[in-house]
Amino acid sequence: MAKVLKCSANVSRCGVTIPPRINDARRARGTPWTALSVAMHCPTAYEIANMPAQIEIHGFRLCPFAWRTRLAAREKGVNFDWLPADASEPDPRSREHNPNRRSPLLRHGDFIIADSLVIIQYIDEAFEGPALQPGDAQGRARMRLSIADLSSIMIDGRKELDDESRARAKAALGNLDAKLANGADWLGGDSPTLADIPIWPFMSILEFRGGLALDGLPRATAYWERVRSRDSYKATNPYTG
Ligand SMILES: N[C@@H](CCC(=O)N[C@@H](CS)C(=O)NCC(=O)O)C(=O)O
Repeated sequence: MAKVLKCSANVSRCGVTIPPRINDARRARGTPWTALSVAMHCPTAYEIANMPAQIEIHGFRLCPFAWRTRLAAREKGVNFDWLPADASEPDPRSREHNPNRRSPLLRHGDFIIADSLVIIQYIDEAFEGPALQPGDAQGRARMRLSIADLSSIMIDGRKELDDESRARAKAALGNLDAKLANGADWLGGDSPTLADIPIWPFMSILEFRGGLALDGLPRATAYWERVRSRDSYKATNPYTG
């Protein structure tokens, strides 16, 4: 039988915040942590599945801006309830907490904000987990510039691509390829940051609309493969989920 150790940690090594309820339940059982769980500092799959949501994310099912916020929450290890206002049978909280049908809208306790970029920064700053922004002011400034620089990738997924949006997206993908010339896997370095996450839903829409022009862009091609195999991307993809 695994040796039982005591541990008061409430953040797993994989970045998931373990609510006190779960630590308390373990203590009440008299078997707070096994040697393995201490070594891994990770909650079990059962515990993760049963963690209460820390935030609500509201929006429309296919909204790329709402998708950004779910990606950030997932990368951060924040448990969330996704409450699409346009579901066939919306959760009652949808009408109650998002009466104006904003997409996205974040609710954390009594705190409510809209706008995807503000929300993803809030998620990074308000919760424990892997840092999604550089620790220094200059790094964060560079990150915000990069987000603005790549914003021409934002196309309207509800429409067919016209020549102008194709050209804008192509320029943004060329720009992405150039930014990866330093050999890093992600725009922010070794792991995805808020410089990366905002563009993923739009790359996905471009792919769906036949406008993801990656020919001659080897670094952006490899980048897109990394995105597509990322857990956060697969778990939150509204086109496949
Ligand atoms: N700048 C906003 C844009 C959000 C946005 O345009 N959301 C769309 C849905 S994807 C929306 O709510 N449009 C108004 C509507 O459909 O009523 C953000 O980043 O969150």
